Amino acid sequence: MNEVMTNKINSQEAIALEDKYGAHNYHPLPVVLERGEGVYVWDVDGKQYFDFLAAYSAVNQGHCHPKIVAALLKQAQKLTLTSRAFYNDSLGEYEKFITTYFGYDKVLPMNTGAEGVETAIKLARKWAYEKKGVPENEAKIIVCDGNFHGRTITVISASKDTEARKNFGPYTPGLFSIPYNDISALENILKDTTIAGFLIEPIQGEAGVIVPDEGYLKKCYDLCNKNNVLFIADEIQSGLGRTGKILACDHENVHADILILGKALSGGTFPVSAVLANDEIMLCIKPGQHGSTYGGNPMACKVSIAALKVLKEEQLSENAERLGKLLLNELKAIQLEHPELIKTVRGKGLMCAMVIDYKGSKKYLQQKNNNTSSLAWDICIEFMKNGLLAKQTKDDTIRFAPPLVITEEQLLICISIIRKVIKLF
Ligand code: IF1
Repeated sequence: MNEVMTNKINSQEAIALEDKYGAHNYHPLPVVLERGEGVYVWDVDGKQYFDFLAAYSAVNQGHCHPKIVAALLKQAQKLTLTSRAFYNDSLGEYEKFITTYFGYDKVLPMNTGAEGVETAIKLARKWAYEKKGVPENEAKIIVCDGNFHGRTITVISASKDTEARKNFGPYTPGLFSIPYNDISALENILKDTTIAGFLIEPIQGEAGVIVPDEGYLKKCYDLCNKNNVLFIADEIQSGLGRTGKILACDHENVHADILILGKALSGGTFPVSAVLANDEIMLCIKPGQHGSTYGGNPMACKVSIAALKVLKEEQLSENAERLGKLLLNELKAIQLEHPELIKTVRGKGLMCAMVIDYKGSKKYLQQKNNNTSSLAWDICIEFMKNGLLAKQTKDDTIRFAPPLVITEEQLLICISIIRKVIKLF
């Protein structure tokens, strides 16, 4: 016992090691986590927190869900990876399961979300040349201002976010951005007959949980159909129960031509993504034209089946729908108590956010370093001290997105923490 205890790393050591030996591509909150279970995580000192970020919606099923971990452990002792040079006994079973689950002919299994987005862009371009008749190398992909689809060169080429793209050029051509939630902007650009696809987040996560107007998604979908353009839904963050439906597109009965999934597809165990489409699109890619070493590996197959089953068995979308209404209503009540500090709250299901303004903070106006970004950070630090982990996106937006397994009782405790902390500012 003594041996085990002396090997235990403390927070300062863990942070120092990351600082010295790790790339500085993140600025984490100063908390060092050691264990997770359901909505809870514990730091190395044994302090418990509510996880209100859920690994950016990758642990919708809760940390270390027993059924998902069991599927992982069982397959890990049998066969972990074959590559796609050979068949294996898990992939076909998984492909049938997930295509039936979401209503598509086929799935192309990948690993990270960004890979899924890249795959969808390649599929759309291939379809444009080989089915739509767009002249080679002229296919365009339309995206929306404020988008976040990942960190690869092509994906950031579609971004307008300076932090995401500056000094990573030259950028991939053929990607054009239009204002989000602006149907006429899409209508205008679709006059161009070389457009292959329209890639959209049904709710923009990184941009600050931007929920478009009711009916926007359906109008986009209908315009794409009318103009023979593929509607490509990036549901990597908004999907898998997060917004109160299995897919955010389900709120408007939109069935995307290409559906991209990731994050919670593996319940937060390891990277699994998937691109789903019908044969007319999917069969444009022939053997040897796309893939990845780990894409569709047996562990990913078993883990994803378990993760998708848990979503339905435990009615996590319904839970997100019900408790999301409670969360948003309570955040609105807190906003009414602090109308200068909290500019707005918004969200759908358990994908919510609060927009703050330092000019509305009594505490901050008395300090010199008064800017909204550091206020958001200080609020998150105070949340952390009170046992709730949340993180800001952009300078002024704090995201609230707990695992979908949260109970009403746990949520009410989290809301009381949020109310208590906001009062301090
Ligand atoms: C980071 C953001 C969230 C995504 C959508 C594709 C991807 C993501 C809608 C790519 C990934 C993650 C990436 C992570 C933080 C997080 C994030 F802040 F970056 F933007 F959630 F909002 N489409 N989002 O949200 O998936 O390749 O990461 O598996 O890069 O810091 P990935």
